[in-house]
Amino acid sequence: MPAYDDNNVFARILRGEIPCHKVYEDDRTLAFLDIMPRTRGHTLVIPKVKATGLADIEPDDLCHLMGVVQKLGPRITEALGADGFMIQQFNGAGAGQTVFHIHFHVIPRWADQPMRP
Ligand code: DGP
Repeated sequence: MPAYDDNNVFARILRGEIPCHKVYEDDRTLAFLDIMPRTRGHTLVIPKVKATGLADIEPDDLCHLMGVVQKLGPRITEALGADGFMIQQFNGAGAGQTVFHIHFHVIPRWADQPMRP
């Protein structure tokens, strides 16, 4: 895993240097729409602490982050009339991670609609 880079795109979103469509915010977490959505309402949930992935986030920060994911998944699903939601989280470039600030994808799913690649 690379060292945390203060100029990664999500760090810049947290500093307000890059705009985002905010879905939820608290003192430890920000959730916003993904710029390349795989389905309508595809949301990214990130902590405000600096961590690249599961290996370097503190357990308490992860616990809070997951609590937000647990709350937002059903709410987004209900708000959009989706049939369910999928969670994705990548660790390392080899696994498909492209932004090295830990994030959870909350991806609403409709039974009759395929997901964009
Ligand atoms: P990954 O690291 O592969 O888990 O995915 C990173 C996600 O971040 C990808 O789905 C696209 C999204 N993304 C990248 N740049 C931006 C941005 O500037 N704004 C927003 N809202 N999303 C971004």
